[in-house]
Amino acid sequence: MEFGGDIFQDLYIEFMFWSLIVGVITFVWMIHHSFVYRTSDGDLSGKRHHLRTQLDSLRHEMKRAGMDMEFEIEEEEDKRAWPNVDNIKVGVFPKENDNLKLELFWTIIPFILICYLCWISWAPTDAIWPSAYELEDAHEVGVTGQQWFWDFDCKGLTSDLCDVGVDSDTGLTVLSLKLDETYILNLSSRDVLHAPKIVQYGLTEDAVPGMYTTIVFTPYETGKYFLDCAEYCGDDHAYMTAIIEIHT
Ligand SMILES: [Cu+2]
Repeated sequence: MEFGGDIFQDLYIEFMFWSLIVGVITFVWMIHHSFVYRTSDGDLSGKRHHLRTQLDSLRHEMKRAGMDMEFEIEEEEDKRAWPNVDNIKVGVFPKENDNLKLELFWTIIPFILICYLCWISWAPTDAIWPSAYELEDAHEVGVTGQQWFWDFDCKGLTSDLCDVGVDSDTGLTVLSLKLDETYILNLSSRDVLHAPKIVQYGLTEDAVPGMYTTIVFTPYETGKYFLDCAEYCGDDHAYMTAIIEIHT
């Protein structure tokens, strides 16, 4: 298992993959356009010449067809200015250069990609907080906070799966749980807000009076771990500690 877990590793790889795709498309597109649509003074005179020749032949054709119309090319007045090849005017969108299909394409496709990336980014949320009711083979254990100690209720589980005792070294309450079993810790409080925190496992959740909240806990390493209170609850909040012991 990589740092951060498989889910985050998979997300990282997927995000890198799409970043590369988008990056390659964007830069190839930009570099291609930089060369293909490059203009220079030479191009400008070439274009003028081309346009004049076309106009001349058009005049000729119209004269032959008996149509009487006159038109001229508007010459740029200031030859010293940069040539305005595309005839772009300040404040006027060059609608003739518009391409609705392209606009829709590069609006809709990235939008779909963003929606997709948002969707897969929710995967860790789902994994961290699975619905306790969807878990099979999970054992329910009651954890109740009170100023300033923790009460555990094994709810009829065998002592191999769940046991409550006292730690001989520290005198703290010990909750013994089994390795690789999944537990639903049902949290509540008898007085004020508390928040059991299994420090080394990085798990915490509020214990709220009159309400049940849950921590889903699957111990994957044996040992003794502190269960602290992570919500300030009065004078002895700092000493509201128990031990969770994981055995095989
Ligand atoms: Cu507290």
